[in-house]
Amino acid sequence: MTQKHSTLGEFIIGNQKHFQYSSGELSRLINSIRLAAKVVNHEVNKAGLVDILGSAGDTNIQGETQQKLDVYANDIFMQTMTNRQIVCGIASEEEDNYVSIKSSNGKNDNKYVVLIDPLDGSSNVDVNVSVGTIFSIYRRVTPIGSPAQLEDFLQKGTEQVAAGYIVYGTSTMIVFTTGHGVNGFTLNPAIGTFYLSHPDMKFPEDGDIYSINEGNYVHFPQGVKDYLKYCQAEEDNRPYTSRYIGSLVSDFHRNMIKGGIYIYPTSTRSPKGKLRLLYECNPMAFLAEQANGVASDGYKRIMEIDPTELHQRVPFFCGSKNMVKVAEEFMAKYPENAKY
Ligand code: P6P
Repeated sequence: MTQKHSTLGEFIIGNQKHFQYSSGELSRLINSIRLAAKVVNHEVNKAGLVDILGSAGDTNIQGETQQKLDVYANDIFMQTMTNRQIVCGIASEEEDNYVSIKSSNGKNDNKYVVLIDPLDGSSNVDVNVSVGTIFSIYRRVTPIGSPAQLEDFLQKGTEQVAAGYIVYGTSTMIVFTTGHGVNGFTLNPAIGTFYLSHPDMKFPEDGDIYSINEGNYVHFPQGVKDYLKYCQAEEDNRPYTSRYIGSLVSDFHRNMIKGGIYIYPTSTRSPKGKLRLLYECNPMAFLAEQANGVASDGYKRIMEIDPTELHQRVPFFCGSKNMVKVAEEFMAKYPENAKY
């Protein structure tokens, strides 16, 4: 009988056999993300005290300059993964370019690279709405021992070895996959331990929640406008419910539990969409597919897109299999590059 792993640490040890080709580095990498998540969680939860503790740019009572939380989160994740010398390179939403990292022996002999959105939806912190960290892990493709190169980061989503998110919500959770399903761990803040609370998470094949910023309706492609009218029609089990938090991780997390679709399409305002392929869409797509969901750009599988730039944007349709299928049927009525 498979032993139920109750803590994240025990789960990682118990699943070491799944981390193929890994000499424990991937386990150590996920452990470093666990530590950084606890440090960032502590700071995010204090954000409500910003008037007392000082906001970004101020100096706090210790005379330290208060950082914007997304800059703070970026520093914590970068430092944690650098100090533990586990990766040969990191790319971040907060950094213009990727950073190549040497090991203590002065070489670049680690075999993984990480791409991260340190605090997605950070503007929500000011209004006490949940935010998240998103991470994506690849094996490097350039020779071990040489500095990381851009091509180590510009890999298709299908090449990811692990991906996940931390959601700093009413409770703090780590949800991740190494290609063997999706598992969610909830932090017990009293003792600083993540416990397996959501084993083997799956998207319901159908759902009745759609998540999109309808304020942009007039700027959407016709296929998206037609799909929204379908969602709102009085037919069958519709109208659906509209739920949009403005935080990808939170909308994705709710939709994975209850069933639903998240859409951030192109628009006349964002001709390529808003979300970033490498450190938002690919990791969420890996999780979605591992949880029996789907993720596309409205026409093709997100994880098949060949990346060309570190910060490139793509349209994003993600969630319950049958909901995304219907949305894609509406999109298929119009050419991919149709003018609105
Ligand atoms: P809008 C946050 O900035 C983010 O990247 C996602 O987390 C969120 O779903 C989306 O953008 C919100 O964008 O344009 O609707 O405010």
